[in-house]
Amino acid sequence: MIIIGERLNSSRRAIRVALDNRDKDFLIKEALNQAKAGAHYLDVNVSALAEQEIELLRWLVPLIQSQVDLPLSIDSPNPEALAVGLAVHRGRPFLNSLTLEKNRWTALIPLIKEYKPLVIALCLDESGLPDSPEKTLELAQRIREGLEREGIDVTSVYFDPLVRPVGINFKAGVLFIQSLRLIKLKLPDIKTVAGISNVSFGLPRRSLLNRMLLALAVEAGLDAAIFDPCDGEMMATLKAAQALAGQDNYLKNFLKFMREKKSESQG
Ligand code: THG
Repeated sequence: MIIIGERLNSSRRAIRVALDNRDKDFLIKEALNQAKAGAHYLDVNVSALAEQEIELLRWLVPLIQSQVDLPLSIDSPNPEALAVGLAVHRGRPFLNSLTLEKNRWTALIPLIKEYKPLVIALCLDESGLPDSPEKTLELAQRIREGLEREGIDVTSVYFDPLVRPVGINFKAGVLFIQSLRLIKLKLPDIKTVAGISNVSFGLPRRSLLNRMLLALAVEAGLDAAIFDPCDGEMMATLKAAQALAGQDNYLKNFLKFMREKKSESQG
């Protein structure tokens, strides 16, 4: 499972303040803490500061990479911002995200061909968010066909069925899990990713809801997840879920994680 740390996101007030103040120490600390906690990629989203987004990405991407040896996930709805993020990134980032929306598709395909990033593709088109697993699958199939037409290697693309807040639609959790299962069943060679914390927006006990969804998604075969790795219960849940889902030979990773936790708390 690829872990993409979510904390460098301008939807978080502390990050907005740090970006406004160009607070290097705070932002580097957020990056280092996520790396230490076990993130493989760091999602970087400054899109809440729309007018400054491009300038901020040009500053932030090299700043983080100068201090933390991890590739980033450049997260923006704006193709121009994604172009700048890719241009200043070293190594192979995630481009987050491609969709079937005409303008976005047309602008991003040449960038994907030029930089060959890993790609997150949202199951989304002009008509908006899919409201059934079948519709989500159909969108995934259309994305795959489009990528194949363009000669883009589908194995570097992670399909995102889109996690929505369960506080807004009480079926959102099961819609996501069933969509994930259907994609894995019908398109077994395709990789998947999801933003787990979306599920709990506006609700109490967010971490509890996030980790229960993560456990369900692990069993359903999710390949990569965007969440807060500094939430220790999230990481413990990930290891436990992988152990119970038969994804951890001889429970090697589970036991190693728990041993390391113990020595941390003793040391
Ligand atoms: N799929 C893909 N990318 C994504 C998402 C996705 N990127 C963004 C998001 N979803 C995943 N990242 C976050 C980051 C923060 C929060 C949720 C998801 C979050 N923020 C608090 C809030 O907005 O209420 C911040 C509160 C605060 O600290 O001020 O919950 O699904 N491909």
